[in-house]
Amino acid sequence: MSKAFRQHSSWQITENQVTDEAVYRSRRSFLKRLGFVGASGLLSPHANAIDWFTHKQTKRFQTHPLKFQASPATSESLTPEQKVLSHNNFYEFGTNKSDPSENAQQFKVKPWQLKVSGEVEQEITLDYDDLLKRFSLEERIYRLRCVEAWSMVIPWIGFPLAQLIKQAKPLAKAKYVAFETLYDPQQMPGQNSRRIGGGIDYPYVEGLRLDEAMHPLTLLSVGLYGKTLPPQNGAPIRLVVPWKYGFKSIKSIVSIRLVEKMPPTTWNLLAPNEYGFYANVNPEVDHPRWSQASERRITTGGLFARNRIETLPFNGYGEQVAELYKNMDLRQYY
Ligand SMILES: Nc1nc2c(c(=O)[nH]1)N[C@H]1C(S)=C(S)[C@@H](COP(=O)(O)O)O[C@H]1N2
Ligand SMILES: [Mo]
Repeated sequence: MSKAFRQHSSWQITENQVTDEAVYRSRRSFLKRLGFVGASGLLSPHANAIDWFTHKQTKRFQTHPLKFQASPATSESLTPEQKVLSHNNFYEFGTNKSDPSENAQQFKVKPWQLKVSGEVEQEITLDYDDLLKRFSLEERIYRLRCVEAWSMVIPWIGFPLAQLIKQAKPLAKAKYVAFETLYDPQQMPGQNSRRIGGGIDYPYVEGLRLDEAMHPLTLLSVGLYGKTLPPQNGAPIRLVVPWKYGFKSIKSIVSIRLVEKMPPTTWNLLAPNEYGFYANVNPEVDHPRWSQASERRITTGGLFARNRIETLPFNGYGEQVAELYKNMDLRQYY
C-alpha cells in the first residue's frame, strides 16, 4: 500500500469516530430519504428488506441508572463508554471483539438467580433485585488488563465480594471460591457451537483463593458508567479483580461456591502452559506467544494511536495486593 493511500483524508472517518449513535443517525436519515421511515417508525411493506439494517438499533438491551457512592477523582483518563460497550471478550456470544455487543442484546437478566453455596454455614440465593439492592453500591475506577495486552480504565459500580461471602459465613474448610457463568445455549450461541464459542467447554468457570476473594479490591460489579451492566459486559453481575488478567473477571455469574480444593478454571483447562490459576498481571512473565511487558491502552485514538504503555506488576495494585503472594514464586505460579 502506498504511503499516500494510508493517510486519512478529512472526509474519511476513522474507526474511533464511528459511534453507534452516528451509525444509527446516518442509517435513519438514509432510510428516511428512501421513504421507509415515518413518524411512527418503519413502514411494514419494506420492513423485511431493511430488517438487517435496523434490527440492532431497534432492540438494544435497556440499562437503568443506579444510585451509588461516586469514586474519588483519579488522574487516569477513562476509556470512552462507547469503547467499553463495543470492544469485549465474552466468548459465549462469539470470539470477535464486536460480537458480544452485536449478539447479546436480547439476553434476559430477569429473572436471575445467583446462588452462594458449598462450605458455608448459610447458603444464600440472590434474585435480580437483591443484586442491586441488598448491598450499598459504590463506584470503583479500575484498570482492566486483558492477557491479550490491551487495557482500559473503567468506572465500575458494585460491592465488595467480601460482603457477600461474609453473609454466607464460610466454614473453616473453605479455602477457594469457584465461580460459574450461566449455561443457556438457547441464549448464548457460543455455547452451542465450538466454532462460535472458541472451542471452550461451557459453562465458563473461574476461581480465586479465599483470601483473594476477600480482598477489599475484589468487586462484584452490577454496573458501569452510572448504569446497570449491559449484557456484553456481563449483566446482571460479574466479577472484577483488577490486579489479574481480564479472563479472571468472569461474567454473568449464577454460582459462587466455597470449596476446599483449587477449582478448575476455563482458560487454564484450555491451555495450562499459557494461562495459570493465579493470572496476576506480571510484566516479567511473558505469555509463551507474546510479551507482557507493555499494553495498548484503549483510548479515543484509533488502531495506530500512540498509546502503548508499560505494564505494571499486579496491574499497578501491588501496594495493596503483593502481600497476598509474599512467599510465592510468581514464575511458577503464573
Ligand atoms: N463468562 C465469560 N466471562 C468472561 C469472558 C468470557 O469469554 N466469558 N472473557 C473474559 C476476558 S478474556 C476479559 S478481558 C474480560 C472482558 O471484560 P469486558 O468485555 O467487560 O471488558 O471478561 C472476562 N470474562
Ligand atoms: Mo481477556
